[in-house]
Amino acid sequence: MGAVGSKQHARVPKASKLSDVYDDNENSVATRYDTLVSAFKTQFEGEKPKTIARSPGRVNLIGEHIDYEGYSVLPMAIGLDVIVAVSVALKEEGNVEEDEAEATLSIANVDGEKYMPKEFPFDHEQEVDVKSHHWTNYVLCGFKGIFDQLKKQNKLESVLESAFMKRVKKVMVMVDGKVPLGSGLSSSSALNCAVTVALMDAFELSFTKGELSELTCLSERYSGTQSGGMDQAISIMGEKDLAKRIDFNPIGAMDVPLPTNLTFLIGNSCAVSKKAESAHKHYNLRVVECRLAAILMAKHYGEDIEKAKTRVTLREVADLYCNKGDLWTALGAVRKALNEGSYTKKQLENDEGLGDLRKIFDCENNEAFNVVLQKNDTFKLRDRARHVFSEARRVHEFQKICEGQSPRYAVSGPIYEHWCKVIGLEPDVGVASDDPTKDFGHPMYGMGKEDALAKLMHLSHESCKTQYECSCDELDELVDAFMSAGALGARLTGAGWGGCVVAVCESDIAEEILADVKKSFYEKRFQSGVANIADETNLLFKTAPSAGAAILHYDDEKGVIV
Ligand code: NG1
Repeated sequence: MGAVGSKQHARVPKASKLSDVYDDNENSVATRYDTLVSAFKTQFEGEKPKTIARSPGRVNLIGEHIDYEGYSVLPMAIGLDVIVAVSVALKEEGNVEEDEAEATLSIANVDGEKYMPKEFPFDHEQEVDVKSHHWTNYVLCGFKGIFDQLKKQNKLESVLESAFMKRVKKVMVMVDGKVPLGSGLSSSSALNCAVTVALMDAFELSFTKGELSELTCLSERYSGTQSGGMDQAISIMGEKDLAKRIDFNPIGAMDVPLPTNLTFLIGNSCAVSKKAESAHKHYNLRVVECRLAAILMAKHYGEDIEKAKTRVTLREVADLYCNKGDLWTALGAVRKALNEGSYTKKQLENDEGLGDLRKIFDCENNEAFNVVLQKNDTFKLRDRARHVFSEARRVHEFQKICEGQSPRYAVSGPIYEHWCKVIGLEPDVGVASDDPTKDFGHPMYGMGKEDALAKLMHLSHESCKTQYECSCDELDELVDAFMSAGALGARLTGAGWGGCVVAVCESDIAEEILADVKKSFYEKRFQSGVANIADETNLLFKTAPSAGAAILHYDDEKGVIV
């Protein structure tokens, strides 16, 4: 079972009106759906959509690069989403010519000039061409994921043999996306999730939200990144007015109410992070580094080398050896188990006794890891592990503070209490100046709730920048711009190396901050052409927790969603 408030057993809701899903002006939303449907009809020669689904992007408030290490993260769904219309044309019974024709999966985009249409065979076993980086790859991921899930449930054969599936002639998919690409707001997962939900409904299948979250996490790996699972889970399970703590193994989403006097702002750094193209030196390299760190930590705790080599996540090792997963104990252990600086491949293979790294990462079958090992010779382990454990701790503290615990209680833990005893302090009246745990990014004694949340966000950015090295100049400049404008805290959000910053501020000064950041960060970019002023409202905006995935039905007569 997941945490209290988890919605993983529920099904994706069927929205009965647009306001169930959107806060925006209903007319403009309705117009967008009308445009989707008319593009569908034009592209597919008058066919009407059978199903329409939507799934949103997300902003991660805290918990960066720890989902793939098994630790909980704290995102919220945003209003920007991907909408997808789908229809399935069936072969006419008894029509021999149609019976023999190969079924197809035909994909198009409302913005057909920028996102060219593409046709694939209706074959769930086809490979995704990761070298081409075509936008339709994510649609193919969603398509394949559905069949993987059926296989997992031992239903694949019966579904493939069903009268419906056997008669499929053409699956038609029309997409419209509003989540800016490469911005760290997870446009790829919004697309994958929207497609998966729409196809599921069009194929007359039904998966729970938990199943959908898991299957889309796995299917997105066909695109070439070793995706962690946060983006898909929040896109599917997000809810209006609530941030969520997303847990893994098993997947779950716990409601986290955000303080109502605070507003979250998003700014795009205008540095595009091309996730799939740069995965070997950024995202996938970090996954490899964390796994190597986990292996060396397991070895440090005396595990036989062959056993240690089977360890996959840092959490696995911390749960086993660090006071049942106590994160401060784990942070202490990192210093002993892992060298500062980088390890070379040779050091890892020979001196540390890991042998051929390619075998550990199953490079024969895993091209993503194969490329990482081909293109990199040095691996930083201590800094990466420190980031992961300290960030996991910050997520926990952020949640506790949102739930009303005083910051000083939220940060207490066995190690802290131990140190308090050693230096003769009462844990709950700790003194900041000589706190021996300050190296871990604490303490926050005496702080108000708002300042403490902001401080956690600030510490998270520092850790991403210095230990995980996933920031960039533009992100740092934007964080500074928000802080100088009066935000309480700001940090990169998503994978980093470009993309967006999320900032938090007192609600009554949100507009002032936006105006100030526009002046200090964006105006020069509008002038130099790095950013387009026409995109202003998508580059810098206020955001609030929005609804997750939904299915909508288009009434062709009325021309609206009902
Ligand atoms: P982005 O690239 O921002 O969508 C990626 C991963 C997440 C998570 C974050 C870092 C995918 C689809 N998403 O998010 O799972 O690991 O980086 O916290 O790979």
